[in-house]
Amino acid sequence: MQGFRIAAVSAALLVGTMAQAQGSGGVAAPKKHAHAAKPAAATAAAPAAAPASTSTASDSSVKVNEFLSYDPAAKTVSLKLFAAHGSVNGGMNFNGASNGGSTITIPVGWSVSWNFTNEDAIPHSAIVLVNKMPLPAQPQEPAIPRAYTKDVTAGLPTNGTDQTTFKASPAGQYVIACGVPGHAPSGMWIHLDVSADAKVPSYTGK
Ligand SMILES: [Cu+2]
Repeated sequence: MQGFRIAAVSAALLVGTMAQAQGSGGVAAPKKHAHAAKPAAATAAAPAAAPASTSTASDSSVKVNEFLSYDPAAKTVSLKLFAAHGSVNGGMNFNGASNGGSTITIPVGWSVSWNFTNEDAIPHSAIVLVNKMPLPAQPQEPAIPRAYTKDVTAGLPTNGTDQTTFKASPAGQYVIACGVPGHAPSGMWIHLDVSADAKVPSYTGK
């Protein structure tokens, strides 16, 4: 019974669409008239729908907090990473957290784009390392390709910025640490979990 009703409604809609198609395209060219007579009425609606769905894709960005947002359809994550965001741990923090005080979780395979800014008077950088204590005093290689800022060892100057994009893979427990010698062991690191179970990114802790 309900199926009937739905069929009747969509039939009515289709008739309406076809009538519109004929009304707009029919007068100008007889060729289009021939198209409209065929089931092309349905495909005619597609191009009109495409721009709408594109704009909803960008609108579908989900904001987790002031630092993290993501697009579930594109499986992309945008992370703002501030070194020395406030005075926690003498400035040796990321987004105000030190010593693993916050955890960023990313579903495995998603693409992470981070924007790094150093808000401190002294140089800092960022690099993804395996979560294995003690952290190296002078990290060299990122645990995930491209998951580090430029000038990892020297650090970026005050107000220095850097952007990088990397694929969160393989699943595992990592840290985002400062690469300037001595900073990671001094607590300048937070957790980064690349999860096979998480459906969406999250940000816990400070
Ligand atoms: Cu540092």
